Amino acid sequence: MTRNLSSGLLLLLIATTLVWTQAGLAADDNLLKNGNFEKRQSQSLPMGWQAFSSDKNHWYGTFSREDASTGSSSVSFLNSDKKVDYQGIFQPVRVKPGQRFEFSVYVANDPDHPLSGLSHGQLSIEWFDAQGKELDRSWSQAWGTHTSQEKWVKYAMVGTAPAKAVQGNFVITFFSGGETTGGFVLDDAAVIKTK
Ligand SMILES: [Ca+2]
Repeated sequence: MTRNLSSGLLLLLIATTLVWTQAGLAADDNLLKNGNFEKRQSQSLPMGWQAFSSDKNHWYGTFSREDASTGSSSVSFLNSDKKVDYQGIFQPVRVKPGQRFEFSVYVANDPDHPLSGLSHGQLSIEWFDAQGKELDRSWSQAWGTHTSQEKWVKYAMVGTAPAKAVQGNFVITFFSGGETTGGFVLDDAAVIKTK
């Protein structure tokens, strides 16, 4: 699957920010480690990322050979037969109040096991103070059953670190809510400082 963005899909949904341009990121600009998911920490977890879920933080995702750019690996978010309400991965980034960040990923519906029912994925940023208390949380537009199986689509959001924030957790969550099996593949996650 190649990255071939189309502006004909997924329009008109309420978005924090939805950007249709291809990412022209220099590697140094991306504050996330291993955003292209080419390096593995275990059989299923990409290096540099932490996993969580409603099932004792067990991670049911795995890797896919579908790739959004030039690598050979992406992350496959799967809803197994188990009743997992949500699961995901995240990375913490050091921030200062007032700094603005764009958080983006490329997503495609899993052609073999497409999303079903109300299952959906979403980006979020959780802001924490120096004591580890969550100050605020903001969300991107969701992707779901309408998401293309043919093309990679970029989802992006912009967030501004609130007063007292020292850390932002950049989170990708799959809400499956006990729905039937299905999932999506995701690649090229990036967090960049923006104006
Ligand atoms: Ca990749």
